[in-house]
Amino acid sequence: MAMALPRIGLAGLAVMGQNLALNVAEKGFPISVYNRTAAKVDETVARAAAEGDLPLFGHYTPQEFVLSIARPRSVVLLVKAGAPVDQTIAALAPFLEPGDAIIDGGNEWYENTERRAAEAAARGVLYLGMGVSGGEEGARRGPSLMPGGSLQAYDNARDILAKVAAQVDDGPCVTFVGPGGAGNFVKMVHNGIEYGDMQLIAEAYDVLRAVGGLSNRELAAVFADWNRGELESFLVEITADIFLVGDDDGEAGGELVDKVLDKTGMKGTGKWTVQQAAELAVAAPTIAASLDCRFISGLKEEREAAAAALERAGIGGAAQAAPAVDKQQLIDDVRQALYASKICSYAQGMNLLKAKSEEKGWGLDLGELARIWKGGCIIRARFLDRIKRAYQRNPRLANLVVDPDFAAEMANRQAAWRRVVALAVTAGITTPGMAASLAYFDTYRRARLPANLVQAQRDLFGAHTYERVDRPGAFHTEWTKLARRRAAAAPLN
Ligand code: 2AM
Repeated sequence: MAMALPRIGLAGLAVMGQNLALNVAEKGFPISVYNRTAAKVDETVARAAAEGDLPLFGHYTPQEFVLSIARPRSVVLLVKAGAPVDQTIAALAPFLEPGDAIIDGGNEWYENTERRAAEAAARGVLYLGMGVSGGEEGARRGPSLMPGGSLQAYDNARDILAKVAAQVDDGPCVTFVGPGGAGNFVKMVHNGIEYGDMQLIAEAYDVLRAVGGLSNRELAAVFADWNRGELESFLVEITADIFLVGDDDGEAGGELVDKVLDKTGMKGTGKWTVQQAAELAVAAPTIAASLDCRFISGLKEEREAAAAALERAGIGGAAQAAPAVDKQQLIDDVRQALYASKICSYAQGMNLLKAKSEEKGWGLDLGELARIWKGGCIIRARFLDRIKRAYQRNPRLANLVVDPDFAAEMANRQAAWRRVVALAVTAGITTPGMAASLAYFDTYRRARLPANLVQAQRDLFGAHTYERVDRPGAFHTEWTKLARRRAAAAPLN
């Protein structure tokens, strides 16, 4: 039987590329694959045979690879972001023809995608920057896909992407995100939100362990229980599993989590998110706190020295003044604090997307983005459905926390949330993410802030002028002169 030529190819067969290619083949779409180093082509072909004789075809030169695909071609790239993408495109470009499409599935900086799309367009080649989330397992079983760029390129591969993506109750976890680098940008913010989620979970763990005295087994039970309620999510689920794993190599046994060095790595998307938030003047304190914590976590030796130096100065270890707490009450409070903090973190991420969409004219549909994050990706969670519905109710929602449903949830949880943050502050346990979320909430919901005083200071020393609450216009006052005159007329003491 003559097999039709594949419509799609994939270049870059590291972990993500191999698994995504196998996923495509398993969904019934023949696929050509290529990798700079031949061994990975052989490896992928062997896996395709072993995992059910999947229609996957290995190629060893860029020419042979491109020509094996039927026009119009969809060529997915999963190579390291940055220069390797340019080099791979340069290798394939001589064989691509007008109407073909390049789909970069890496964690690429969105402006690189926009530059490459313009270069490709000059040759009639279409371009998509496609965020792919879900790690190894997601790529193989069904990731969340965030393609942006050429709508024609998306339409060419639409049926394939819809089958390859994770499937949830309201459809496949893929949508055409928007033009230009929108797909990469959305993936970047997804990762920033992911940083926030992970930090908030780590803080919940820290409070329960250091103040509540919970054992790893108790923590496993608590997180498993939370995963059956409003916090149901991939990250809460895997956290419960982590606490259960024993340390087989250790001398004294115990759980492996206690032997993992407290240093968090990173690859840059969280940093980009915070940089973009600053560029767009969007407050993202929870995501920024999670990034700062990764930075400080890297200073392990400095922290150990600081702990010793400050202990000598009389500042005891963590949980120094932890008041006695009721364990059940603490667990329940921390669950609520985690949920409320998470809502604020998502509000920040969504508002960053909204600001960028307005700046670039991308027309991002925030409810639809929440929908495609419901499955496949690392931040997949039950409550993303609530976010989707909030934006469906009001596409122009100023902030998630003022959606009537979320506002009610915040109101129900704020007492527990404040108790947890206050307890942590008293005990000297850091909850930077929860505290940042709470400060964000309290700052945002106050109709009047002390910003009047800051503006008065600016006018005093820099004649920056100020506005008044009671009449329009820009005003300047000789604050110092007037203050001296008043003080002379009526001394303060
Ligand atoms: P390799 O197996 O030949 O190293 C992740 O590193 C993936 O990106 C791998 O498939 C790797 O190919 C590929 N990659 C990294 N740099 C590359 C480059 N400059 N050109 C082509 N592929 C590259």
